[in-house]
Amino acid sequence: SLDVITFGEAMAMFIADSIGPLHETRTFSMELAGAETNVAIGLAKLGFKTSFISKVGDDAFGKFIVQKLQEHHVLTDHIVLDTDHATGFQLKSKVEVGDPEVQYFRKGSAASRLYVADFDEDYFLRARHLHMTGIPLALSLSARDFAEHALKFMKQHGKTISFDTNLRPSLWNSEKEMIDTINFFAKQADYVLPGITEGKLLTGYDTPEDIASYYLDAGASAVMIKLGERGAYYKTLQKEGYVKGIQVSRVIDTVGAGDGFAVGVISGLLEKISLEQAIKRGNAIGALAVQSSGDNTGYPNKQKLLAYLTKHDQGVN
Ligand code: KDG
Repeated sequence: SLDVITFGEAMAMFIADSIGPLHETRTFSMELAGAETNVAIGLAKLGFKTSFISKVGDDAFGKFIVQKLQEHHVLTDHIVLDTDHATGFQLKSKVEVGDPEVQYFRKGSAASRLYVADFDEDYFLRARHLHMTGIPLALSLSARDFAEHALKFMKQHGKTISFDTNLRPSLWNSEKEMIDTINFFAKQADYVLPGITEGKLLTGYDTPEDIASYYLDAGASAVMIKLGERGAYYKTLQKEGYVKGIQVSRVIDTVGAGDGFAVGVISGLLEKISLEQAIKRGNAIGALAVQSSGDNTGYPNKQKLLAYLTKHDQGVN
């Protein structure tokens, strides 16, 4: 059996070695990127049996992705080799403050060629939980169909589903299509995890309370809104509250923090600790993530996570 299934696009990511705009950068280091891949790696690092489903091209990036995932003990048996299309990649700049500049080279990539026909029911049935993000919905209509099929199938079979809205405006044709599509999916998930800016744009509401209610009213069990360094706000039908973030002395790269938050939350939910404790884990992994330049290179194993939580007096759970 499997703990968590996730699907989407993994990419080779070239991180600038020095600070400055991308076009002036001459040397880069290759790492692995992809929101769902990050979550898969984070969960595998914590000891969960996790599978990442996708397609890669018959090229160096595809080999690199599979190799990296295997290194982290993420299952890759449902990553299909697509010999007709290339694996996508991206460039990421290095910044002193704020979010880095990101440029994609992924249009028509192998991963965007995911079809409902690729959906393996028996395999999905083996998993306890499905984690999804808004990114595959933007890659192609066929990937969006695959996502809708996965969501409906897992829901029908009583599996839990987490959904990170992960807005990537540059991948969408229009803002309206992005908002409508993402909300259509988010409203059907059990756990919705938007960032505060995303939540405002998606719902038209301004406060975490109102944003959360928008998804709770649609049927979600819990909404957890990421507030950056301030931590997170959560709301269920029973309770709500803020969970303070862990302050870090130096932020190196913010990308991957949201995925780290999802890792902590999902791991906690699967272990049936309280929602608040699960969010503390999420905040802790987010804080560890921003202190490292790779998306997922700062994610901890279980021992490191527990030690970090204890050190920051966040309880031992
Ligand atoms: O959440 C991190 C992702 O943004 C990054 O790894 C790349 O998946 C990615 C994307 O599509 O932006």
